Amino acid sequence: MDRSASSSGAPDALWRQAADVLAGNRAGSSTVPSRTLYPHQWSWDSAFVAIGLRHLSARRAQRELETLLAAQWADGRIPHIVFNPAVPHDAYFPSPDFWQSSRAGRAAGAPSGRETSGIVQPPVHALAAWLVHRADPEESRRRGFLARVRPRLAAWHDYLLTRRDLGGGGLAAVVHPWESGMDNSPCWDRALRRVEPAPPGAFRRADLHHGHHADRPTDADYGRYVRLAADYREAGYDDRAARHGFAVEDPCFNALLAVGELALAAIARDLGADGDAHTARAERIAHRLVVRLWDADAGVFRVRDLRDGTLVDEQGVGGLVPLVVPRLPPAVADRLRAALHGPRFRAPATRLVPAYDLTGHAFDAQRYWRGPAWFNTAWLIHRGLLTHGFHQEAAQLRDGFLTEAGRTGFAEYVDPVTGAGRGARRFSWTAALTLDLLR
Ligand code: 9YW
Repeated sequence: MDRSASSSGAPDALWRQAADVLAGNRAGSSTVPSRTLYPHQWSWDSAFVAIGLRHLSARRAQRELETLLAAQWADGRIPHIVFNPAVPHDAYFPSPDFWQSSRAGRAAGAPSGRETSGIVQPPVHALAAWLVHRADPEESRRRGFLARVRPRLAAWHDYLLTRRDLGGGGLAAVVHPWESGMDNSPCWDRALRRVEPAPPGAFRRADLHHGHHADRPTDADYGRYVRLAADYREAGYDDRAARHGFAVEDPCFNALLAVGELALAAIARDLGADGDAHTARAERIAHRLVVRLWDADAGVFRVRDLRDGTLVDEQGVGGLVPLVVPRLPPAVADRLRAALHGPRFRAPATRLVPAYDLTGHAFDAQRYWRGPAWFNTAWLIHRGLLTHGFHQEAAQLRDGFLTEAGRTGFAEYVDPVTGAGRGARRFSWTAALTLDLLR
């Protein structure tokens, strides 16, 4: 095991601390993102957790993904939250009483035995499953891991590429800012302005009991989040019946779908099946990403607002994440690399990548996805830099990641200007991805 390259000066200590965070956040067969803020199982968090956990226990990493996939809906969607029935309903908002998955989601095939949310999160799961398998192929084969998860992962991607191709352009749309995983990014502001917020008295936030006001989305944001989710619920979470008040094509989400299709191709081949259909789908998504979301003038990917068909005039970290797609045209990869060095995304205090343009009008160094640097996006961009052979930048980003993760006690996010840790501490994906980068 090579942990010698960590810049923290104490890689073994960092390893032990990260492992301790994951042990502390374990809840049965899955892991909560944070003991305080997020006491249930979150979809893309679990995928990142599995990617780190595989270095501690391949079996536990498999169970992490299997537990999430067990809550999959019959239409193929993987819900963004799987609720722990032992946690009181007022510990997190929106709670199961709000989503009402087992009642309202019946038409879409929500499971009857578990309470879940009705929306989704970025599809990192197939990549996670493949990486988990590779960590210990023998244990994986013994448990029949790939054979069991493959049909579920394929159904998940099918859902996204059929029911969610709302723009008809071969990409999946997200219908709620929470689905992007980057809740209050300024990239959603314009589309959200069309949404009538739910009145403040109609809901009670739980996040402010544990998080600072200045670090969290505003009440006005929450009013709109509640309205969109309630409208979707009232339509039975049926994408054919729902009139989505918000529908956008997000480059990060679709880049992960392309990478996930490549992982499904590898999974199919490992099981002795033909992976070509998945490879072809990955190529098609990568091509559609460039056709529909690449902005050659700006040199970054942008979000497409499906209500008016325009590209949103904001630059977020999601526009750089497509670097993780291997089949990207080399000229596009070069421009993304240049953007990482430019004034909008180069954060000297942390060497991480801010969630939003440092020079943008809506930049806020503390507030969640409106400026802070996050560790999961840094990990994805690190993977992208390696994929395209940009080894020096990858090494720098890895160094920045490990330094900040250790210094901040595995913070949820970091102020990119001052380097101060923000949000929750002992955050699971920060710890898990630390393990992965140390390995
Ligand atoms: C919330 C759990 C989730 C992440 C999202 C992040 C946040 C939930 O926390 O959303 O209450 O706002 O934006 O990416 O999965 O860590």
